[in-house]
Amino acid sequence: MISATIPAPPSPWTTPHPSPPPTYSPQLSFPPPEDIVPTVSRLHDIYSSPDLPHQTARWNGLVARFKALYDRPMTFVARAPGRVNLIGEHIDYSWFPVLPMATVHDVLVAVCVLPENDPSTDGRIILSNVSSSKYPTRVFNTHDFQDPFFEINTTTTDLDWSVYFLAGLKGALMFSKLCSSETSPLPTMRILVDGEIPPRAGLSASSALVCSALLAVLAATTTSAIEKSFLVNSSVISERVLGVNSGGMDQAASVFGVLDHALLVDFRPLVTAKPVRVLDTVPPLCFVLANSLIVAANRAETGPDTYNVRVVETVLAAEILARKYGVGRLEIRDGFGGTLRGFYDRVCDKEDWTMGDREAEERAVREVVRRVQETFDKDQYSLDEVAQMMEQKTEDMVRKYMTRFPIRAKFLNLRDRSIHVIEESFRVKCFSSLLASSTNHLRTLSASESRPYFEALGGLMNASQASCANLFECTCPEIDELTQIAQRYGAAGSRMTGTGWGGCTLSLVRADRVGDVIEGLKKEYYAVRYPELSPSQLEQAVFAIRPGNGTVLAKINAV
Ligand code: NG1
Repeated sequence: MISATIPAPPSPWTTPHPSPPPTYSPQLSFPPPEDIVPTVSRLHDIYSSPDLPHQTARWNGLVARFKALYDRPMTFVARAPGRVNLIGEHIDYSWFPVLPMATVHDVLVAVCVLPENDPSTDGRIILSNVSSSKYPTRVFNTHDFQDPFFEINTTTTDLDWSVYFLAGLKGALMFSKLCSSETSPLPTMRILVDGEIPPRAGLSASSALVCSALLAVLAATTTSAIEKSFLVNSSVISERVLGVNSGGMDQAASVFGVLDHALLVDFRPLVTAKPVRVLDTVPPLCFVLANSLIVAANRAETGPDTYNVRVVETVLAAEILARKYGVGRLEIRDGFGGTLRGFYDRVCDKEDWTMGDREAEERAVREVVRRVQETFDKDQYSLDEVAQMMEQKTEDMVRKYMTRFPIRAKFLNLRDRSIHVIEESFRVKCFSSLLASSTNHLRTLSASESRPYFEALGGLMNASQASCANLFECTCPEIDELTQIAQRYGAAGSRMTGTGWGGCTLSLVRADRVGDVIEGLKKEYYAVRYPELSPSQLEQAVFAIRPGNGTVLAKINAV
């Protein structure tokens, strides 16, 4: 079984850009023994009934296409879904729990491993995609991967699609060797990828490809069962090679996904995901996803102005707050720096604030926010000013925090980013406990009785959206507009989801209002901004969505 704690990888592994060797802290998990990536043999084990007709046709197409392309059947499929975050935006890298769900949309990596004695065994990996005009075929030689620290070219801003596969392959070679003695050398493989997650929409298409590639290579090189936590942790680290200082939410949602459940994902002390059922209300609670069609922030091009800056702002804020309030040295996340969760927990301990009920937690949140405001009295600090607060030379601070994952910012906002993170973490707690309460009693409530419950959930989503827009500044006008339209047409709440600066919104809608909300969005957003969209493009841009199952290995020859 591949299960051991992942040892500290040597520095080339985690260092996509020149920087001092990271002091990687091996805080990865010891998962429970039942935590195994399932191997399934029927599509019913992956998808729910409404999705089966489409998925059956799709998988049949994949089986036939594979055979036509490679003149042999595929032997297995590594399947990883995308994710939609219900609430808890940009707080995973501060180690606060988040509440995502896996999507039905997924990436399938279909594989045939050629045995040693097969006449076609040529030491090559042929990687094709069903959308071959967009994602052209790539051919690799297995001997180029004998050293798991092989280089992946990430210097271009427009990364080739295959680098996500290579990141997963690299992770599989690296971590399976470190953790299992039962691995075999990388075999000759034929691979066909079929992805249905819209790219660059903040739905974690790239994480799903890294994760499914990693799983596919593990499955090809070891017979051991693969633990879910191992897959999450190794996928997170694998993606870092592409310059992504990822928090881990996407990979956890993809791997741990459970049909009809959101996942309360925590990162400390271990990565865990507690399923929370979401569809038990009367009328049922539904989600509508709307793609702004504005490209969400991505690490290679815009990350240095967006995501990477936010990571640094929150880390530096945590370090400065910890120093000011004398809570001791914070635990370091992934060799990078302290976290706001670390600061928050330490302050609560130090002050001996009793927790356990909502009022007590709210008081703690308010007090921590007050301290943030007391510490950072303005919203913009120059790098020199931040370095002064860090009691470091500017160049040392820049080298330590701003080179491994590059940033271009000249000013940092430590105050508003921290307030967003602290308050958003509290919204996650409130939202998940409201959801959990639905399982207990909401099925017995009438529509009017369940109304305050919808309003409470929706209110939390709206507050999250306002905070993302005003404090974390990770939305854009199109996203803000989509959320407002959704509310006007009956959504209880609406917010951006994912990395932001574009991408998608998620709206919480009672089942009986889903049609109104979708029609409203089509009329007021898409017809105005994108009148050229065809009906099928519109169906792909705005639709109702349910939580789907997580990552699986599928051994399905005929569907
Ligand atoms: P997406 O939307 O997949 O780029 C990113 C991060 C998450 C999380 C969210 C914001 C990666 C791979 N994913 O998500 O970990 O921080 O932004 O909540 O970096």
